[in-house]
Amino acid sequence: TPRVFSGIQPSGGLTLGNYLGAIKRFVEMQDSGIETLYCMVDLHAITVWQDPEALRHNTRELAAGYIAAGLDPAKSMLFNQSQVPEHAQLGWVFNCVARMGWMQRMTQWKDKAGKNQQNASLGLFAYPSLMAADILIYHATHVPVGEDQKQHIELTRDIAIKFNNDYGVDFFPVTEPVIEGVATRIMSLRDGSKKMSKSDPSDMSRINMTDDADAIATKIRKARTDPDALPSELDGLEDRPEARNLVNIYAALSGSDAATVLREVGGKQFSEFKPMLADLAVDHMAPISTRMAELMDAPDEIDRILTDGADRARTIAAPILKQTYDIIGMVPPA
Ligand code: AQP
Repeated sequence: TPRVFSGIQPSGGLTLGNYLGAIKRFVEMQDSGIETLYCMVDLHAITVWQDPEALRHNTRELAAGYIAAGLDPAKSMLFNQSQVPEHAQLGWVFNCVARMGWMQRMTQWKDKAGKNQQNASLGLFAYPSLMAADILIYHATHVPVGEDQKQHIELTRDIAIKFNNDYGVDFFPVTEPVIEGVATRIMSLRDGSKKMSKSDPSDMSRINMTDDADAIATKIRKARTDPDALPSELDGLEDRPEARNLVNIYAALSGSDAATVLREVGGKQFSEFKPMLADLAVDHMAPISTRMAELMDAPDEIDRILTDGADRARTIAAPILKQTYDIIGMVPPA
């Protein structure tokens, strides 16, 4: 049976990239009736330094973002990773299955560790192994993610295959990444070659899910573009990364695709297209940010939702960990 798992790190504010590339698609999968688990991966966040108070705040704000965007705690299990200890327990087992060389090849490790790998945390290196555990502790079959996570999902498959081979079992499923649609890689508003990211030093590079209408409109008005009019066909966007990005954002927000958008806006100058995009973005995002703020006024209610989600997630995770321990030869409690 299909089961969907995905997660986001509570490592800062949420961006339009996280929304379009991840959360909006989480909602679509939830509403298609599949069993869905969506996590705030706080144990992943601490692979780089997090201020404890900020981490708690960001975790609750991420939960508020999930709910405001349409995730329903009655339909999806919403929880933070640290409340389901089986993630970390299976993560350790996978640290003993995965190979150093596999981790060394990960582009996110190379990007995030930078030049000074000796000074990066051991957790940052092992990040994909814990991520494999997040997914496989539920025997999840489908993982909606953005393009940047593709390599980690492939590693998850490698870990599942090696575990099954090593122990001669057919236990962990080989997971499918779900990377589809126009929003798998939303780019920075200041630089069409960089992905929109919560850790970009420039706030003008991204739209935050907490931005109000004025901020959204200003950022789109000031977004970098080229001087030409929009083309009517897709191949006219080649070598125009900023233009392509704005068209993709428009398409994702309107539930359309880039070719359809270009049929509508082809020939327009950015001075005309940007206000259309700003209106669309404000109409779509402002109600979400208003709802997030309301939810953040009742953090106890958020905590209650997360506890309930974790309890339900554990009913799936605990038996899978128990079977894993049995397969690898751990003596169970008498
Ligand atoms: N720009 C993006 N376009 C499409 N999808 C994106 N995702 C992130 N940025 C974009 C997707 O959001 C999910 C959450 O990812 P994460 O929690 O691992 O955070 P991240 O990818 O590290 O996000 P950031 O904003 O880029 O954070 P920093 O700056 O800390 O690295 C994933 O499904 C991801 O693909």
